Amino acid sequence: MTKSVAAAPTLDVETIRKDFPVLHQRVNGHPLVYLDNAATSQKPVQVLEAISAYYRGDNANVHRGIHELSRRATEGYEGARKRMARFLGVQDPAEIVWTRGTTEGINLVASSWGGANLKEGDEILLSVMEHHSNLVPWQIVAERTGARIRYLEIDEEGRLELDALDTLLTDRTRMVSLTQMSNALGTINPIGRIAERVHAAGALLMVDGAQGAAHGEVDLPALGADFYACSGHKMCGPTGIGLLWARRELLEAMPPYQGGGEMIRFVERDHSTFADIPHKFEAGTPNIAGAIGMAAAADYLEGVGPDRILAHEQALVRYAMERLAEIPEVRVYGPKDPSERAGVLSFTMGDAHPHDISTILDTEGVAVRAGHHCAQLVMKRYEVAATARASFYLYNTRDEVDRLIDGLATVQSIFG
Ligand code: C6P
Repeated sequence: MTKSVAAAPTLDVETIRKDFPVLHQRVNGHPLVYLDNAATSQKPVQVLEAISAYYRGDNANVHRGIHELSRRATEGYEGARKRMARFLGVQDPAEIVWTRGTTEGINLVASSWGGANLKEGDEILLSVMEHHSNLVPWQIVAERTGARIRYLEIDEEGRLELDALDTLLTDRTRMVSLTQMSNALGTINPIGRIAERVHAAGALLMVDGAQGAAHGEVDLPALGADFYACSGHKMCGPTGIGLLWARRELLEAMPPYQGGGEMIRFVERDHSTFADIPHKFEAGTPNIAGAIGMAAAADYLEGVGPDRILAHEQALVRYAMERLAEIPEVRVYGPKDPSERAGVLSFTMGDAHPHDISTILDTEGVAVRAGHHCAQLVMKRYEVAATARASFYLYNTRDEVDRLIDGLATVQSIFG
């Protein structure tokens, strides 16, 4: 994921929009403007058809049967793993573990790697920018092991205060876990630079790619992370599927996260031996259709061009920031420079509660999220209980930004 890709050619958004059936509806009497993409993205027909084709033609359990349908389901599921490896620049598909999403990926690492490697006195470094999914799993394992959590702070513009790494990274630091892109502020973090510092200190780096994987090209070997988790539903794929990537030697050294069918080699009365990676971490019947849908989403995004998508979002954010500046009561959070962020715009508006802003916008067919965005430490940092958040994706347009601004004029007229 590059920071600024403003030179990339523009998207043919009108053609792209035809691929997303859900966008073509009226909500509360107005054409829908969907600006809640950081929560979950919409799905193109190509993804819907891949899932439907699997259930209509091939549905069976994977790795278990010798029959034709099971063979086809296994081929689809393992083919999807290879597809996601390619999407992320990973050579060895066995390094891709299917999960339910980013949350499960981080829990897996915190529980399995953390449980086996952390001890009293060790330190885990997080930031106050993190989603709860990248905080709570570490708090749980810290409690279990006696490790201590430390925090990188963020500045007024929602950027990590990286100078503090000089003192925060010590020989006690074992794991640093940071988001690639903030869901609450839009900030894109300089993961490559951070990775060098983390590794020089002898620690490992986990990257929360929930937003990052959806909004720009991700080349995992170049990124410099040791662990990377992302979710299908943020990147035009289905809900309930995601993946964890880590280098083979790290995964092989980690104990299983859950026990059950498919993750074993032999089961005895009082102990079991485990399958090779990635299956060691995939207990139970997996989300086969989800994996196939996520791979179809990767095909779709690659067809459009991940960096062109990011450039499109940055252009929309630039325009939205200009238009929001016309409303004096609006305060926008996160970097002022659109090239330092992707398509997320969090804002407050005078005394209007963000939930009221969202409710009023909804009456005009504009969907935004309001609340703490599962990032309560961010809200505390800026001393607000909540923000309204408009988040853009490849199918959003400047006209939709105008509809957002028109809706905010209604908010303004109601709140005075
Ligand atoms: N953020 C949002 O509205 P899951 O739910 O496992 O797919 O992803 C969790 C997650 C982790 N990290 C970041 C940076 C995220 O943005 C999210 C999901 C959604 O912002 C839902 S709370």
